[in-house]
Amino acid sequence: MSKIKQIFSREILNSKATPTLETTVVLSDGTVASASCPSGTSVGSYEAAELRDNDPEKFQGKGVLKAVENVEKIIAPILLDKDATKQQEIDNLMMHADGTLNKGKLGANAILSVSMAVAKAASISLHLPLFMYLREYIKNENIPLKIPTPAFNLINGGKHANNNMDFQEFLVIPATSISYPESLNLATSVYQSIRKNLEERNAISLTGDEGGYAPTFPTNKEGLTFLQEAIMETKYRPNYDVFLGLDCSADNFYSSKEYKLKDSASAMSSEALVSFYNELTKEFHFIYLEDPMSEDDWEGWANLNQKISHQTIIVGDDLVATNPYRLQIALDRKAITGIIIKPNQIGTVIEALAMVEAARLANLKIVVSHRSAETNDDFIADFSVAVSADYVKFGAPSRGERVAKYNRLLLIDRQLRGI
Ligand code: 2PG
Ligand code: MG
Repeated sequence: MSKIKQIFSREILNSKATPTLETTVVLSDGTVASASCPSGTSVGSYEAAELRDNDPEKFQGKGVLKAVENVEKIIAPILLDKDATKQQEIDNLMMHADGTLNKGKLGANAILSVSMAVAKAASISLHLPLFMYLREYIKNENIPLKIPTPAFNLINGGKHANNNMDFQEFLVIPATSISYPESLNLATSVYQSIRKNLEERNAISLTGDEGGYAPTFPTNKEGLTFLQEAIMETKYRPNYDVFLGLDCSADNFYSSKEYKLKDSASAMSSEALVSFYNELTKEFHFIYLEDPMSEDDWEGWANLNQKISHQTIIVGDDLVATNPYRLQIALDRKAITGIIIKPNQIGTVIEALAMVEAARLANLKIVVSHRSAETNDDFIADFSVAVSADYVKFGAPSRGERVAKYNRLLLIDRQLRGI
């Protein structure tokens, strides 16, 4: 049995110049493992709460020293001498010590950093790759181990870029028949083609938070046309080898029960937006639409789902926020056919795994996702394989914190193929 002997934590920076925690767990057999937490920019209201210091003198109030202290002074003594391979018990103890519904007392960032570090330490101690270790916690013997299909975010907008695009992520998704290494070739081909086309137009070719380009277009639709043209200049065939999708992150263009998009002179009602998505889906053959409606516009979600879910997956991110109560409502309301799983929206590894199981029972497509503010931690890559996710979203194939995850999947792909 590998007992937890020591837990310490420190404040480090994430990819958006904001602090986060890196927590290290030491086991009785000498194993040492560390994990760090990501953070969102377009954060759903139903997510677990990060604990921040609110000291305006330091990191614009975003420091995490209180969370660090909670790890070392409150969580560490509780977990001392506990068996690291009992993830359920470890996570339960932390949830109990926090005692709130949103982990606001100790901080979801504090709790998750420990939860992930313990899982990593246990896997090392048992000489198992992390994805194999995590897989033991999920009852999915019949689902084959595979690398999920990546949805590459090649054009950034919304809160992730300082351009004028309302939609947050313009996603390029390889056909599931394309091997994972080949899908990286596809993504980088389209990525370079976008850059070339922007440069030829003397347009801005700077990038956004997730490494995708952040150009300016008069409308979102023109952004989609531009992306389609960039794909057509590669050897990959649109709607055969490669498909388009969107993370609209609709809360960012929703207010007073209306949606304001560049594509229309006046604000759109929920119904008008559903018709607009219907038209766009016919034209661009989306296979993936994430957060197309606001997180509280349940009628809009149900309406959209009824109209276009035969053509595209309708994915809830901010809508569900990896939260079992929100999932139940989304199922009752027939709002979604897919779900985003982000461990930091719920705050423990065990709860994130349980969400996958609940979603799979409801026949939802599973999409495991990073956050816009990341570290080089690649836990999420192993997690996605462990749960046999259908898709992953790790951003563009660019920037260290994004490629850390894609490169980890490359290694797992080789292991799965016995190379
Ligand atoms: C999303 C995520 C990740 P954020 O909306 O899916 O891409 O963004 O981390 O800012 O919530
Ligand atoms: Mg999203």
